[in-house]
Amino acid sequence: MPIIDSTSAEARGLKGLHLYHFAMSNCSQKARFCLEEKGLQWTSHPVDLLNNQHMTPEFVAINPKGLVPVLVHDGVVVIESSDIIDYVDQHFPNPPLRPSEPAERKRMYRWLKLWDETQISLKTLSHNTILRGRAAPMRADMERLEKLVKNDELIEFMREFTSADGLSRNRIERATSWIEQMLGELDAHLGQHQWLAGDAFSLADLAWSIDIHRFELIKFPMEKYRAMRAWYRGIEQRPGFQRMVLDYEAQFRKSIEAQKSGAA
Ligand SMILES: N[C@@H](CCC(=O)N[C@@H](CS)C(=O)NCC(=O)O)C(=O)O
Repeated sequence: MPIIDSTSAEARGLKGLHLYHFAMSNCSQKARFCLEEKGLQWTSHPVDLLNNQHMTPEFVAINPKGLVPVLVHDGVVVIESSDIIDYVDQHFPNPPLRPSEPAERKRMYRWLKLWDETQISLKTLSHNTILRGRAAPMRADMERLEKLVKNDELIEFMREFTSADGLSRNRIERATSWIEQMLGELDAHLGQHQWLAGDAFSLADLAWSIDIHRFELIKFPMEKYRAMRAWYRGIEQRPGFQRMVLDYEAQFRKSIEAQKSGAA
């Protein structure tokens, strides 16, 4: 569970629950959805990734990897979205978002691990589609990223993304085939079971529904995964998903439109 020794006195001094997050980031959506499912009060610290607000000395002091989300709970700093939702579920057990039966719990963690392993593929395809516009502002800030952030994977990815040729064909093909494999596994499981682990909605369903939402956004072909789509449609109706994913996205789009018309 990555609880980190943040050097940020500001973060260490925070009381209650605080989330550093970005409206459109799938990892942030996962953390927000979890907090909402628990009915918890939390303080929002928006970090606009499109304007590189995560590349500031203040934010890097909180998370040296330069990534959102970051949860701070009474001064305890937790990074990595799967660890954040696990932390939240352990510290605020009601309603429970994990099965009590050990084999089912193990299955939930397996799905979370697969979710973590899928992040680079999701990021690849997102940057190759809806986030293409990020290349130019990022290119101008590469030196700052390399100086500030302790995250070789992010730096390597951003170097390739901002290069003249963009993300390589090989990287995109690997990402596509990984996601197809994951969707196939999800669909096969959900053809036989109502939920990913145990007999109720759990952290595994919460996490994966967020990625399915992203795959829809980037128009990844998913017609053939019928059981998976039916499961996703059910989760999409949950009030927490509506508020913490869809409403946030709508609000964010509105603010972008407002900025554009203000600049015009
Ligand atoms: N494994 C991390 C990944 C976090 C991550 O990649 N966050 C993205 C947003 S979803 C980010 O902050 N990216 C910064 C960037 O792209 O420069 C987690 O699950 O929290």
